[in-house]
Amino acid sequence: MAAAGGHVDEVVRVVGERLLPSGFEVYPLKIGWYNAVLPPSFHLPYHEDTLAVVVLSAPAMFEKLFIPFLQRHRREAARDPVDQCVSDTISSCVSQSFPKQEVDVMYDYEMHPNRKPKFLAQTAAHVAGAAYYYQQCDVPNQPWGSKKMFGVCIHPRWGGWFAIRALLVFRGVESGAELQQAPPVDSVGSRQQRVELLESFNLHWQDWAYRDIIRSEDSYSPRQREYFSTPPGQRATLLQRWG
Ligand code: B12
Repeated sequence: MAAAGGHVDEVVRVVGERLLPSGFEVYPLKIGWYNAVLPPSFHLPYHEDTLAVVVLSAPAMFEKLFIPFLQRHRREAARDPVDQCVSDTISSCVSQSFPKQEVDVMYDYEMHPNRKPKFLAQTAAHVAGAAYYYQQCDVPNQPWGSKKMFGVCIHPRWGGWFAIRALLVFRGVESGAELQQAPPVDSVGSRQQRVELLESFNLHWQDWAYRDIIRSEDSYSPRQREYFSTPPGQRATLLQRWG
């Protein structure tokens, strides 16, 4: 079904209305933008004009959504409570706001049986204009020889203090010229800063210095830092302590 521009805008508006108050951000994209930068093995099998929305969590998600979620689900043991909280929120947004629309939801942590991620979160964030994906190839005359350096997205407002959570694909909703691709903000402009960013993300990501590569408007609260710096196996004990 080719949708009128109004329908595309309406979908994006409704997703935003549901998710923004919980500390998420949403960015529309066309599947064709994503597939255009990837080899066929990573393509998503939809028409190139199909509407998708990439969902990020800003620093405020933890206090706005996750802490209240923990209070509601105090005695239930969730596999990963943050993932559970995000997937509950997104799936109820989809089922309540789009009951008649087929929406395929892919989460950042979901893998195919061959261990390939269901979607490449950083590529989706970049092509949607949400956060610039700095890769090894973005550093001229790169100094690492044949060593593989993983890339990292930097958001113009949150620096590295955010996560890419999900991709929602609105099957059959096709967008025409009304959805125009906007490049992401390039806030780590110099070669030296990009070298520092990739080294920080690859060689000592545990100290989180990569997240502060630019000055951010907000970052994780002390409680959120404590949570994410606790190994996953010990987080349940921490949550009990928070009561
Ligand atoms: Co991790 N991880 N990870 N991770 N990880 C993710 C990358 C993600 C996005 C998760 C999230 O936000 N929810 C974040 C990064 C956020 C950000 O960028 N700001 C993340 C994080 C934060 C971490 C950690 C810091 C731990 C943590 O706090 N969670 C550490 C960092 C350690 C490190 O990298 N040194 C961490 C560790 C790992 C391990 C376990 C090591 C693995 C392997 C890392 C890796 O491959 N990057 C890991 C994985 C597997 C992932 C995961 C699930 C998939 C990444 C992947 O396999 N990519 C993602 C979530 C997701 O995407 N679903 C999180 C496949 C490779 C082949 O993709 O390198 O981008 P690629 O290559 C493609 C692009 O180059 C593209 O084509 C290539 C494919 O052919 N391409 C493009 C080609 N040309 C062009 C041109 C343009 C313009 C574009 C846009 C793309």
